[in-house]
Amino acid sequence: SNNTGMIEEWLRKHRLVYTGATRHPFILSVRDGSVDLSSFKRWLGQDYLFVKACVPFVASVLLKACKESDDSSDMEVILGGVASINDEIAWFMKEASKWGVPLTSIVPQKANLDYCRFLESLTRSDVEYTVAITAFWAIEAVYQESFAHCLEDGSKTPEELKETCQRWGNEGFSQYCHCLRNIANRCLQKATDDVLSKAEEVVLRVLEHEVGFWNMSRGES
Ligand code: HMH
Repeated sequence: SNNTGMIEEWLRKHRLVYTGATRHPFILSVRDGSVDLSSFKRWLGQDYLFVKACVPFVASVLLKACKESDDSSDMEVILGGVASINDEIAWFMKEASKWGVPLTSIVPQKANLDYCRFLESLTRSDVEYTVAITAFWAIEAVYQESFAHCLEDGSKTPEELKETCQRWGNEGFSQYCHCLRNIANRCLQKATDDVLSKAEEVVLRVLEHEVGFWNMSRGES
């Protein structure tokens, strides 16, 4: 719908960084079927902890939308995000038991702790709504683009991993990410140069953290 927004401009400008996060070797290994199941299980356990740590962040974005947004439909989209996190947590518990991953004994790895600390810093009240919603879009978009890639024609994703890919690769999640992108673009259009540069920096940091997260899943940190 909007191909001339700030987000699209940044995606062009930082294409390689974005591709590094959305076409990571871990994701490519899921897509070509060569994925090591111990890596998948490591990712599953770590992401369960990450998603739980996302709750206060998403709640803070919701709070900022209530206070700072001039469009009441933002709240519906973000509430949809809260609902989707709720579903994700339940799904992780089911999936973990299916794979024999004991969720109560998972130790968060450094990349995960770093990412969670970064999210926590974004919950502060002096972080603008525009910056926070842009970060939220980036976080969700990386998973959407990554897992959708594993479901495209020609992918050889193992049958037992398809449900995971569907979780973030489905059409509804794609629509939701588009809504977040539209909200971010609308906010960015009205933002000061100072807020714009903070938001761009936050996108780059999200992408870096996402790469670190995938690396951790491969047991590299
Ligand atoms: C690390 N990034 C990470 N985990 C997730 N579940 C998402 C993004 C999408 O919610």
